[in-house]
Amino acid sequence: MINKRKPVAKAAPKRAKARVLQPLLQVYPGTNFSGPAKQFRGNIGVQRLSSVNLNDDIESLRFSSPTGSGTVVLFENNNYKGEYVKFSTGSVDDLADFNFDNKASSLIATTLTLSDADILEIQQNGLRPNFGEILKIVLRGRMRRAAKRRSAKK
Ligand SMILES: [Ca+2]
Repeated sequence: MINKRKPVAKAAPKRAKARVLQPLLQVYPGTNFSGPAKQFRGNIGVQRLSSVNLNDDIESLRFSSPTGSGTVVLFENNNYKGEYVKFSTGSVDDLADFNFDNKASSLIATTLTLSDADILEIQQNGLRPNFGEILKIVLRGRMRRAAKRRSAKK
């Protein structure tokens, strides 16, 4: 006999938890990860490390990202200005190796892989406390540069 009843709807599948792809940056005032660590989680920009008592006071760092890739950029001055050094995931036991010990005054940490052109874009626009806005600047810059490349080919 044909069963005409509609199959009973199964319980709604459990919503997959939104994957939160947050990098984790730990910075230390001493070499070899010594001194009280400060943690920064998420895609972030810290315009003034003085706001967390770390101005010119970072000597080592650890950076991990759930995607396995990402970028940390340390800037010499507030507001992402001045010289900078960038790192991918991993650890740096002594920033003196990069001539950047006790020098950083602002920083960015993100799961994005930032190119020097992206960082230049941030430096020129700067002054954004909110990472979403930094992201927009980076993506807008990438599109503009891509358009320029396309028109150069014509
Ligand atoms: Ca500085």
